[in-house]
Amino acid sequence: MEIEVLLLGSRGVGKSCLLESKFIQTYTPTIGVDFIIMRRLKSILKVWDTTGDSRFRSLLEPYFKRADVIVICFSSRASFEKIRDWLDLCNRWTLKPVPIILLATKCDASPREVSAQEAITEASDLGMRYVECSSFNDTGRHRLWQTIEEVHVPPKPRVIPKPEIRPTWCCFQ
Ligand SMILES: Nc1nc2c(ncn2[C@@H]2O[C@H](COP(=O)(O)OP(=O)(O)O)[C@@H](O)[C@H]2O)c(=O)[nH]1
Ligand SMILES: [Mg+2]
Repeated sequence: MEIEVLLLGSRGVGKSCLLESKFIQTYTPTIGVDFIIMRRLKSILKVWDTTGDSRFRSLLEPYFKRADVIVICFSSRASFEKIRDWLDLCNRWTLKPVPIILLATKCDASPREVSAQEAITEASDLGMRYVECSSFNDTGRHRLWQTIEEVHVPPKPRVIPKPEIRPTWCCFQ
């Protein structure tokens, strides 16, 4: 099963770090869109890691159209307040109902700018699953990949109609 995943969220929330095997301290902004393939036991996750820079927003439209699952990431209060803007884009640009996960990143931070309780309430108000993680201490990422597999709705197999079989007997035999 192949799942196309679109990672969204403001600049610097930690989207690209999620996809690294080792934590990277220095910040290298993503230009446009990066792509990564993750082979898992049950699935192949094809992850589009996008820039949070609003100057490149229109560039992202085709990736919404092909996404099977969308992950909206936040860490700071400012990025939390952008969640509904990302949702508006999902409503505008997706072509089918796409499950959306709200991901709280950098959960190692103390104190957190947005409490887990507030984020869980927001996710439930907006009809999203909620996951939290930290790339710094490597927690929650496995849960995220699992949740993506759980919420993904596999496409219905196309049913090819059987050709009508007419009897070929002959009445003289
Ligand atoms: N403390 C902490 N810092 C993180 C975490 N994930 C990413 N960062 C830092 O946040 C900055 C931005 O990360 P990046 O993944 O490039 O953000 P992106 O713009 O959303 O792709 C980098 O300096 C990372 O080291 C995390 O889980 N905990
Ligand atoms: Mg990035």
